[in-house]
Amino acid sequence: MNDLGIYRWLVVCRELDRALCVENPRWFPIEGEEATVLGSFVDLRPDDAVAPHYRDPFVVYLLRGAEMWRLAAQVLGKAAGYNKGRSVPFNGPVELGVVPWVAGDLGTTIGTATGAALAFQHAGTDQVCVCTFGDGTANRGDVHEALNLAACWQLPIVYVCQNNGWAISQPESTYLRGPVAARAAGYGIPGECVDGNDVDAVRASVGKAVARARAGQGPTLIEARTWRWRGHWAGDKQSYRLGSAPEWVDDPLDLYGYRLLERGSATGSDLQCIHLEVADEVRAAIAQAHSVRDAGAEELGLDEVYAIRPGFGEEPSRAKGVTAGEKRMTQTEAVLDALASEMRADPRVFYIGQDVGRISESAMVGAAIGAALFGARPVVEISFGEFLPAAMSQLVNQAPNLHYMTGGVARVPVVVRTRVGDGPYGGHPHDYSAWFGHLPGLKVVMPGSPSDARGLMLSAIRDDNPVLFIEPMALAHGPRATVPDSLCEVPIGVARIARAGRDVTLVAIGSMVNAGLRAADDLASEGIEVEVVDLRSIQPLDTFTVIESVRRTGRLVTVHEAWVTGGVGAEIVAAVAEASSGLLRAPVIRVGTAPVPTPSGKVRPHALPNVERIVAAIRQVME
Ligand SMILES: Cc1ncc(C[n+]2csc(CCOP(=O)(O)OP(=O)(O)O)c2C)c(N)n1
Repeated sequence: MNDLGIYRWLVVCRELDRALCVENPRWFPIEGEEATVLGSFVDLRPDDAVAPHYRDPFVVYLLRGAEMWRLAAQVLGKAAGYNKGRSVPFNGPVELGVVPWVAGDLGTTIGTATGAALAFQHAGTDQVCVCTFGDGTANRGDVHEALNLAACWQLPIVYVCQNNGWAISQPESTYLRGPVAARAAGYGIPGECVDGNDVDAVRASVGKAVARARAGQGPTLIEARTWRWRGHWAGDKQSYRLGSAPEWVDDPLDLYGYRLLERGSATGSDLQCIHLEVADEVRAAIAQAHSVRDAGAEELGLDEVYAIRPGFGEEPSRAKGVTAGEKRMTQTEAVLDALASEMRADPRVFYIGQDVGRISESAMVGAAIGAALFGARPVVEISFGEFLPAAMSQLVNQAPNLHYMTGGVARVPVVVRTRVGDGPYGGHPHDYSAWFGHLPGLKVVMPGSPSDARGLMLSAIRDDNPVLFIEPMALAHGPRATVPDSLCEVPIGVARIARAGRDVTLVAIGSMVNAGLRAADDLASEGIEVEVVDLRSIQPLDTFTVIESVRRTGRLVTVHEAWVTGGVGAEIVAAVAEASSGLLRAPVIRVGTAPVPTPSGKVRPHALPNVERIVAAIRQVME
């Protein structure tokens, strides 16, 4: 791009930002930081990925071809925004290769951006990702994890810390004891500090780093020193600020404008013309944004929470077919069979995780989500459910939100595989599965048999939504059971009647399906016929099958390894109660782990549900 072109973009950045500050006092102004944001992204190729910091990143989206009026519409809460009015207004259009902002948690998108680079590396292209973040954000653990992962895997990504000297009301001296760029040495990657007010300096530094990344030489960490001229948000009174900007701070537009005059590549009137033209362009964009309707009920988008696989239900499934025979597998063997077959069949599928990677749950889940956004279909393993909280921002703020918050555009075909509950690994007993049923946009699967585990894993990998695949530890290395010879999908969200019975409905999930079947065997000898419903998934929850069963039996017991309060059983009971007041002939009983942090060792069996407790509960509802 020529000098005047660069100057024009700097002016666009400033003028649009000033106008948006007038429109919305909650807008986060970029004034003073234009050279850093422009210099980091302006030289990228259209097929590269961009993950800009949240502070007015619109110039980056405009560089990619976004329409100014639609971006302005986002700030005004209009339906025409790329986000359909659903997300934070600084969100960017994912269809233009932008890592979107679907929640406000800073640092999390750095993991996702790292995933874009992982997708490029996996596909063997020379695309790169550039990611900018603030100096306050630099202190999130997620940033450290992402940088370390990118360094170890030599991912094609450039991290630029946009150091504006502030994090809300805090000056940098209160949260940084040294340059952010110096951290690069600890990751074994190049690090560099540049004048973030000088667009040429930023372009040169980022350009060098991008060339390294394209050549397969891995990531770079750059710190661009700049200054936040205005408040944290447009309406910020800044009572915390003392004194003026430090000596070294230049106005990026003045600096560059004078340079162009010196170089003779522009005259004063050229620059003035650009200001006038851009001011007109911004005015028109804001006026157009004002002229369209506000986002409202029509944008609620109940049908855009989950992505529908193109052609789903029409084409015969790749591996569907009549099963010729049967074989026997443990649950783990069954899951790995599905995974291996999908990896062989589809080059976009790959597997990362603790046993095949490192202890960086947030970075790995974030990278898998980002890779999924950019065309891969990753499966990531978190070995035990107890470690899911370490990746919580990714699992809660990113994965479930991306499709919906991008107006139904983003697709996130990622599977997070983990194991929970009682089993051979005494130290990892907690079952947090119910937490994740609380998140529209995430699918949560928990198989109760090797055969289902294999079929559900196939469905999970082929799903265009994020799927949390929770394997009950008790079954993971449990006895082998029969699975069909040929691979076939088990649809997610359809419960299974594991045993028919007319007296009582027992709704079970995971390891409790086998326990429930044993309880049903025991009770059959007493003449009690138990219908065992294996839920198979927590989200979507097949309440239809449960309600129909309770309609027949009139009695309900639920059982899962997780705690009862706020659990899946509670949701089942609520669904039955909502269906009709007349379905039940007896009070329901919910069986689960005792309300204590699940203990280890010899105390544990006293906390957990088991066959005897299920039998006792069923006898009670039969009285
Ligand atoms: C994980 C998280 N914690 C806290 C916040 C609240 N917050 C919003 S902006 C901000 C300051 C961020 O500072 P910095 O990263 O330096 O970016 P700047 O605002 O200076 O551009 C904070 C703490 C947040 N959005 N996300």
